[in-house]
Amino acid sequence: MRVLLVNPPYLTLTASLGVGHQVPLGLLMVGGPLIDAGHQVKLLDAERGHLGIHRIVREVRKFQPDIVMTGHAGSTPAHPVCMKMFRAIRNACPEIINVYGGVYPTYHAADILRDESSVDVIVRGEGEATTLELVDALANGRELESVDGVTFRSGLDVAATRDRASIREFEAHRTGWELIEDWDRYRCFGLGRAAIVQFSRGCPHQCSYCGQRDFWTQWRHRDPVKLADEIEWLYRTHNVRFLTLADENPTTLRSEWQRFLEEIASRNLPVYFLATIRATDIVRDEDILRLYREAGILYILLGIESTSPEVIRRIRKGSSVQMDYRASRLLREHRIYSIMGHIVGFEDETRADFRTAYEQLCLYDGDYLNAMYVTPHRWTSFADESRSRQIVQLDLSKWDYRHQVFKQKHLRPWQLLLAVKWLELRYHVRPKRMLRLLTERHPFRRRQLWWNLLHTSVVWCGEILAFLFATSFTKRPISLEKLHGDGPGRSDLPVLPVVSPAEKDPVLTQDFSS
Ligand code: B12
Ligand code: SF4
Repeated sequence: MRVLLVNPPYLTLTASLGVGHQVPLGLLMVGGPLIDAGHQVKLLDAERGHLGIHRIVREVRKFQPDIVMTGHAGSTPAHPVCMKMFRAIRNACPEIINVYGGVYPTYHAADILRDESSVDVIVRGEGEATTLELVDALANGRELESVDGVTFRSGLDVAATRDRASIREFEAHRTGWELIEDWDRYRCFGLGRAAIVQFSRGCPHQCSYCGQRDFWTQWRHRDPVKLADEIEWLYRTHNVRFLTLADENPTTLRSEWQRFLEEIASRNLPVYFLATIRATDIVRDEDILRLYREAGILYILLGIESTSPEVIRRIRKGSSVQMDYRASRLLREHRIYSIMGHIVGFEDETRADFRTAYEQLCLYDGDYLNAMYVTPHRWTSFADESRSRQIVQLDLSKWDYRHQVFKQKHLRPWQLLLAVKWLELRYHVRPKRMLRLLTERHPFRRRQLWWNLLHTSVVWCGEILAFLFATSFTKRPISLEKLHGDGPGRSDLPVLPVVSPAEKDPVLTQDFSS
């Protein structure tokens, strides 16, 4: 079969003006097994190419695929543009089968198929094995009922096959790196060519606002040596110098994480990494933070989320302000840049709350502050708990953590924006930090600091302009319950489970956190 993978033209300031564009790992992971099975696969990166819908349709006509597949890492906010694209493709080439995958479609599969006649099949959960079977079934005219993990239109109904068991053997599928036509188009943090890789999938923690745990169902990891081999290959073959670890929680099993770090450090490659790591694991790994540095871990995204002990407890972060403080300090000692993720909107903040947050974040003294807005994804327990809260942002493309979604009691949207932007500005230009910027002697570190200052400033200004000229809020907020709940006709949707859902795997409940 001819398969066109389209990275949709979902554009963010973070990618376009900030850290840089990344390869669409999800699509590459789906594409690798298809190539190996003998299909003709092409990647059209409409995000990186900033392609409009007309141009995408032209490219589709040129390649003449049997199937077009799309999905995006920023899954929820990318949904509207994915639908726009599928509709245009359906209009121009009605014979093509449109397949959609990723996190948002996984949790809204039935709704999407009911509302969008241009979508034919949704792949739920991990894509590799399901896509392979799906394409094989389509090529051989087999019924889709035989393929686990898909939702599709069956006559006038929507049918869902049972969930697919999660992939145990990562090495059974490879990433389709050859689908990247021009590596120079993917560069991050001013460090040269960039790629994303995954050491593990899943997370054993239970933060209420995050659905990643359920998406991957259980924590699994790759062979550390094979991952190091792949990274070395990316460096030697494509001169990749910067790698983002796409893991939710790569440090879950300390022994395996340490093996990976040792393996990478022993190879002495001039590559750097960004990873998302919990504060509790940084503190746990105090004795091997030198190894982190030797392996090239340069940036760590620390999910601080809140400086309020009460909020940290309520969102079930499983951390504490003491841990966050200690982790930020340890990273500074080891000269690893910390990016503290701080989320506003878990409660109805006041100006005083922002002042307290500022003072506490200054005590942590992390390198960067990334302030985000809480976003209530339907598949999280946080959304359940927030049913009665009012939503002021009904445009899904703005559900990207960079826009306010919940109505606030004490602050109007422009006041909240000012509070958030003032927090970021004040944090980054405080005297202690400016002094570090001006006195950094090490050329590499000095360059990184200035590169980041320039790019984060541009994004900071861009977000204010976007708020002023491209953001509107509904005048009639509605409750989350109403938005997510059974709209008219929604509950009548005939979803037919072809087979009953697979039994839960015992590993699901395994807790590696100790
Ligand atoms: C790395 C990453 C980034 C990187 C790179 C993104 C990229 N271009 O690939 C950066 C830092 C740029 C980034 C930015 C953003 N991100 Co981000 N990011 C991640 C992260 C850490 C990993 C994503 C990843 O690569 N996973 C690994 C791949 C293999 O998984 P996958 O994409 O889901 O694909 C699998 C399946 O979903 C499925 N699949 C996926 N697509 C398709 C398509 C088809 C056709 C099929 C069949 C199957 C399929 O098969 C794949 C293989 O099994 C996740 C958090 C996490 N740990 O998951 C957040 C995450 C994906 N990001 C998120 C968001 C919101 C964003 C931003 C919108 C934030 C912003 N406002 O700037 C932007 C989007 C900008 C952009 N242009 O990408 C959210 C998405 C929320 C949601 N579910 O809707 C996540 C889940 C974070 C979170 N915890 O909420 N992100
Ligand atoms: S630790 Fe991170 S990935 Fe795990 S549940 Fe919490 S927010 Fe989600």
